[in-house]
Amino acid sequence: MHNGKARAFTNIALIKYWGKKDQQLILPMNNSLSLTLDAFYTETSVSFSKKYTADSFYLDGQLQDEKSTEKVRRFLDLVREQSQFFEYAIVQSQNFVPTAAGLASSASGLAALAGACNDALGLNLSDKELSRLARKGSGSACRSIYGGFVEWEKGDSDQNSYALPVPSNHWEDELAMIFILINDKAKDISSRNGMQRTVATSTYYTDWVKNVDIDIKKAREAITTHDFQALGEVTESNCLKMHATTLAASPPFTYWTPNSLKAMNKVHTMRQAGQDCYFTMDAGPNVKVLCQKKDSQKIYHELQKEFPAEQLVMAYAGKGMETLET
Ligand code: 2P0
Repeated sequence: MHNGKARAFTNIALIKYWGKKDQQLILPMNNSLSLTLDAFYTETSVSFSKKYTADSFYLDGQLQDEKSTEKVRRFLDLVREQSQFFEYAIVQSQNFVPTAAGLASSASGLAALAGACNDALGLNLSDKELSRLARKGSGSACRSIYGGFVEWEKGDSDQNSYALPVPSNHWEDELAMIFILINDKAKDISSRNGMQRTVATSTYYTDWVKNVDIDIKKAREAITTHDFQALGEVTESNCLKMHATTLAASPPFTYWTPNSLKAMNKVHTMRQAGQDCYFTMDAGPNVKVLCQKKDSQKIYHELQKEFPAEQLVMAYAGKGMETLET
């Protein structure tokens, strides 16, 4: 029996990963840049044993069906191939997210699984190698190997597509992100399918790819100079550009719902009233509000005028993936 356990926190992209040039290896079309957060995380343990005749996956104590196990099984196949260690495994994951969140986080999930496999099989992978491995489970997971600001260098092969921390002199500790959990039933298009359709059909997609390098540069510069307004502006604008590509896809789609718009409008209203806050959204209806820690309580209370406390989660910068005692 070979056992390992790890914890990884989720990350939210300020500059988004949207589109793959290689589906199998998960090589992205563009660099992305994220902030790892402390509010949502996954703890995963894995046991490989000769006794097992198949892989099984338990999420929050529940044995998962074929479909939900597929991503995990494919990842275990990669690990077996890489390590030349051919035993089946039991994977047990616990997601620490508020129940209303609807934030099934493949970023924290696959990063924790990569860490647990590294631990169980004594692979001694470096952070860069772990990031490459996690990437092949789920693209955004490669960024959750590190805490704070992280950039995923797109690369053009399995070897050179991985994430690295962005030096910030601990500026992330002065920031906060408030999650507005929107419970509207959105059209259910996974990010994987959504980005595939966008790359294949969206007339705006080439512009997205052209622009994203400029946004990455702006974000890096804002992080270096600790310029919150510049970071907020590029975060919000990059999010809007990503979501615009989905509207120009065929058939068109959007992750926005009426309450997402209400949240985005609230952020604009607060900004007009002098509050320093900016939004971002991913492949779902939730809205995340980027602000500075010093303003976070005030902004949280302002948001509470529109959204009940159960729908609001305050997050601060989180740590990178860590191995835990089994
Ligand atoms: C991101 N998203 O940068 C972007 C923005 C969603 C919108 O990474 O297919 O679950 O497993 O590589 O990582 C979500 O995509 O997709 C995502 P796969 P993943 O955070």
